Amino acid sequence: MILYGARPSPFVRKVLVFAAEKGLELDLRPGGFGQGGDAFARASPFGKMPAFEDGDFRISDSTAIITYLDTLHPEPNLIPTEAKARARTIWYEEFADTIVQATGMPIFFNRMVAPLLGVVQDLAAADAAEVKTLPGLYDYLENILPQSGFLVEDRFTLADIAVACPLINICYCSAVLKEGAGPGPGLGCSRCGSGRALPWCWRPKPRRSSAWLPHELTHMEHLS
Ligand SMILES: N[C@@H](CCC(=O)N[C@@H](CS)C(=O)NCC(=O)O)C(=O)O
Repeated sequence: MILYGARPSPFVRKVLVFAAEKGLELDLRPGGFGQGGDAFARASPFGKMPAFEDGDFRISDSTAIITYLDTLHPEPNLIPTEAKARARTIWYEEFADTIVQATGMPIFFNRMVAPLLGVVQDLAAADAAEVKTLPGLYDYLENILPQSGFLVEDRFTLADIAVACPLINICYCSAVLKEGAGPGPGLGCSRCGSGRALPWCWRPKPRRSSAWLPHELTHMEHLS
């Protein structure tokens, strides 16, 4: 199974982590931002990463890819089957994909990606997202995060993967949490501090997917 994209994309990372937790190996190949050629274009009609290929089956969009993988490989369960927990999991994925990512994208893109691509940085847009919108997202998460540290069913699910993925990108290039301007201690990845955190960012026993967690910035070179 081939996944087209680049690891710094939260959507690509979400699929890689989900697959790794299922014990599945995906062959990650360049795709998007001018890379990937015809094979990528066939799988992603609008040029967005990630795209996916399994034999003659091609699909794009992280949620669609995850749905495919989960249907073929239901265990270990990462998308709860109980109605309310399942709905909440889908909500957190949607929240991550549309709300967290919409805030994180101008921060991450303008501070980190634009220089690599040789594109003009809009640092004012990054600053505005960080100051005006980001604290509200951290407030929301800090308030709803159960004591277990897991978003749904007090266990590791797609909800945790989905929400953590765009937060990682923000943590790379936002000092809000470090400076204490956020809602409270520690929500976010281990780079950002202590306290409550989305669990797989800090859990002492590495998960199967830990190989995909970008602890250092070196992987950014894959974008250039
Ligand atoms: N809803 C899509 C979003 C994919 C997406 O927006 N990917 C970005 C990279 S993070 C992209 O490919 N942007 C390039 C473009 O829009 O041309 C998903 O979940 O996969």
